[in-house]
Amino acid sequence: MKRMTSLLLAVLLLAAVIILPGCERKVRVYRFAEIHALDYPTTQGNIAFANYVEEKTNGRIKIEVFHSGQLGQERETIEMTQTGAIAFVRVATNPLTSINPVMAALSMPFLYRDRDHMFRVLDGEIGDEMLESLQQQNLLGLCWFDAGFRNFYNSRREIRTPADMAGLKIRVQETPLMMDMIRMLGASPTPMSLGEVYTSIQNGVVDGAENNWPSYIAVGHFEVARFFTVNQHMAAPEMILINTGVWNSFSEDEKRIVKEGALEGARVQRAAWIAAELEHEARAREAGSIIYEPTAAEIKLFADALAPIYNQPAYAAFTDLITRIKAVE
Ligand code: BDP
Repeated sequence: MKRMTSLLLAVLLLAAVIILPGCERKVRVYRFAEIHALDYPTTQGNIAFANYVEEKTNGRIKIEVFHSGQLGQERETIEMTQTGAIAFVRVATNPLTSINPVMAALSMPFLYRDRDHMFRVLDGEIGDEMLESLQQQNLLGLCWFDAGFRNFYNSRREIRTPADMAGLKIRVQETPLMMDMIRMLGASPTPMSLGEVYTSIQNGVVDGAENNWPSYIAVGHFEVARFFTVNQHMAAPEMILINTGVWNSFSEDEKRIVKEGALEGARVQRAAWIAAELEHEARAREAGSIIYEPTAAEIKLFADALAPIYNQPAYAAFTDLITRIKAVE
């Protein structure tokens, strides 16, 4: 009789858990792809996001951040997130232009007045529109990360003006925008993933590349390309993306928590980024990089050389969006 009572109680308890509305769903574990190392600001932002979501869902949603390119480089991890093989990926906007060209509008040369202007755009209605603009490709943006501004560096010579770039072979991200920009500056673009750049510079396949301070140091390019020009030709904002199938599997409450967690991750990443830029610039100077800071007149030479890109048909298509971006106070 006693055994029957215990069995009956166990069945009732199990039924209660399954039937009670809002009952605790089973633990779901998702993978998150990141190409940067554990201590890089984007990875810190990703982990802050994952920790927030796990805590607020009482462990029901666990997100495992695979840093240092464990799951692949950006292009393939974007594709894996589109298929659902990976649930989350952190990427720069440029690699996304191959699946949604409008993303290039956010990385046009000399587009933003400064970082504050960039984030008033990204944290406003334009940024929201862009986060939502990839859903046809099974991707939904959750938040914007800071990737600062990008600068040229190379192994051959000091670049002071566009004329100094003539004939240089420059690695670019795999997007037509970057290839068009490098050609307009009189250099020759070579698209490849970030993971291939170090050896390509080392072996002379390319002479240099362009990136922000943290990446220049974090992926070791300062060791093979000592000439660094702080010309800040563009910003390439970055974002956390989720597979839309995973997103749609969440309850409304879980979606709220995931969105809140993404904003917490962005808060952590942006704070870490400011510190990382200062730290990595100092490390570049200590390591002996030959750093040239162009005058305002020389920066204008870069801006003037790249201005015609706005009229090229592929980018003239974004004129209205670019006008809206520039109009943001
Ligand atoms: C870095 C970005 C990374 C890009 C890389 C690149 O953080 O997402 O893959 O630039 O140039 O700044 O490919």
